[in-house]
Amino acid sequence: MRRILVTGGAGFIGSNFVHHLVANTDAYVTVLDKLTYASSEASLAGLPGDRVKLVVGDIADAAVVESLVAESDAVVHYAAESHNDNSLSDPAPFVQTNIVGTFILLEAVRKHDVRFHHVSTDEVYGDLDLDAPKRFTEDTPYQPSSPYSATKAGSDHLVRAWVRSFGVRATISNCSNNYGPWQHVEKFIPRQITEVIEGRRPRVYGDGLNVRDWIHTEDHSSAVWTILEKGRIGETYLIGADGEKSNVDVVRAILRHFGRPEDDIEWVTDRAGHDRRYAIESGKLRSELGWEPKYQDFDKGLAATISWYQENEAWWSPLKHETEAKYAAKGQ
Ligand code: NAD
Ligand code: TDX
Repeated sequence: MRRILVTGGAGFIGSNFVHHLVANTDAYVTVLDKLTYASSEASLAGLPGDRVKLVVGDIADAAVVESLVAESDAVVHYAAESHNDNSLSDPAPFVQTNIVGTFILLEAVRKHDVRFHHVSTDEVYGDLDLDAPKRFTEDTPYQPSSPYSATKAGSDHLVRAWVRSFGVRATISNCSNNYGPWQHVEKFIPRQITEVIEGRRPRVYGDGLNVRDWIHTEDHSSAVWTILEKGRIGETYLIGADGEKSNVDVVRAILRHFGRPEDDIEWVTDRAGHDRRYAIESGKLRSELGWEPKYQDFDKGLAATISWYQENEAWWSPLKHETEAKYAAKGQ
């Protein structure tokens, strides 16, 4: 697998994977990215030009996709509309990119018999009660709540059908919430860090007791590479690092880091259909493929992420105003 096509490779998680490939493998990487508002070419700066090439294009454009897939040994598919709140305001691009775009990619890998890895989310399983003893496993029934998670669920179903009906050589991973550098300021952790840096209060939805299962994006990348190399065709692997935290606990940790009072919080309108809790049981990936996360100290990972946002204000500051204007219009 020397020639790897990474869709969405200029986004938060995809760009981390491109860095991971360059640092840990001898692969040649082509990034196919539409460069939407969520992307950042800067996240790919400094990578060797003879190993990494960026093609600006749409995964729903069959001609572009086919020509790139034809010259690849594997496709790792990250490109998506990724933000739940945006999917509630305007679901159309989510259906187009997440479902139609995945369909176009599947048709191309079918035609050229190219290995495919589909990057998905734990949100396809819906949510868990706060006090439920169980976590999501590969056998949990699909029950997506938002337009975003419904389109990711739809794309997962397409991949399984293309494996079974057409023999496409694909694997799927469903990962929990990622954090780390280069995440857009619309998302929870970067939004709260940058609110505090700009002297405002963090903004928490509802009662703040919703739980997310945090994983560092570098651990997500190492897991995807492990699955691409060693995963069994047709299988799904859940990726998680035992990082369950309530939203209010994450915000208190950020406030503590900045020496601000822990109750200095702005409680804002809840998200419609807001999932209560996500939690991943990643035993299959660990026991079958031998993967382990490296970033298990969340406080340390959060501190490094806060430092990164402090040092990279020039990157996020131009994105911040427009993002906050959209939230303000919704009372969030
Ligand atoms: P992101 O929004 O930061 O990046 C998405 C990238 O895809 C951007 O660079 C964007 O320009 C590109 N893109 C969007 N539409 C495109 C199109 N039609 N054609 C080509 N490129 C297009 O997203 P992210 O947080 O990095 O998530 C990446 C993937 O990982 C997504 O598939 C998401 O569902 C999945 N995932 C994310 C998380 C998380 O916590 N963020 C967790 C689990 C799974
Ligand atoms: O300002 C906020 N205040 C707040 O309380 C924001 C932006 C979010 N929240 C809450 C909502 C969620 O309970 O924080 C939690 C995390 O929110 P997001 O960062 O929007 O993530 P989430 O909706 O959990 O989805 C993320 O993880 C799964 C990614 O955005 C998805 O792409 C991924 O599939």
